[in-house]
Amino acid sequence: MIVLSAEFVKSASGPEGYPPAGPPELAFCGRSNVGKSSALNALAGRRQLARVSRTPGRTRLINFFDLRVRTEERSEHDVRFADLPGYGFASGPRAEREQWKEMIERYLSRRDPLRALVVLVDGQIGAQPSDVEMARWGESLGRRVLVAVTKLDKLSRSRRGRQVEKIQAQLGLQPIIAFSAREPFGIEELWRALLSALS
Ligand SMILES: Nc1nc2c(ncn2[C@@H]2O[C@H](COP(=O)(O)OP(=O)(O)O)[C@@H](O)[C@H]2O)c(=O)[nH]1
Ligand SMILES: [Mg+2]
Repeated sequence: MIVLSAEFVKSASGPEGYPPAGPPELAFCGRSNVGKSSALNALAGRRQLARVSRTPGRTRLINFFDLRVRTEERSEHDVRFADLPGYGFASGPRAEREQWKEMIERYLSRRDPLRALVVLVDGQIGAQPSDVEMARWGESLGRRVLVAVTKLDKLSRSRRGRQVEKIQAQLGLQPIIAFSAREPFGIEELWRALLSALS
């Protein structure tokens, strides 16, 4: 996959702030620190795409990025990534959790160009109850859910396959992409799964 362009569009907390409907969208979510920014940067082939949004406050907003890619078959595709704020601050203030939930639910349930939700799971620690909950919630809101297992470079090669199988069994979802932003591997596979979710 060749990434022809990748740029930050804007941040928003609700529909009035979303960019006008444009390219088909893919939403990315996962627990804080799962490696979401790293995964987005690896997909974009840019070191700091996701860092553009790291100005204070924006990690609690939905960040939109527009990308244009060319496949090996030379077809070109426009896609918009929606980087959702991380979960896993379940111990945080109740009001904050409620706000987060409302923001995500509004986006997932009503955003017309949205084609799929990508749930990132930390390959080193495995699927947490919050990951299972997130995936189920996405499905219950009528969304297609893909899973990307990150940080697999932290496991020995012999453990990687077993860990991915275990996570697959926990989440009961297909496809599940084995991934590392560090080594790196799985980026082409993830791109292919993403593009096939667009159609
Ligand atoms: N070993 C390894 N570390 C990773 C990988 N992806 C992210 N990290 C590290 O995990 C930490 C959190 O990554 P970040 O992308 O900021 O996570 P986010 O909070 O989900 O956006 C950072 O220290 C990254 O360097 C990976 O694939 N392999
Ligand atoms: Mg991040």
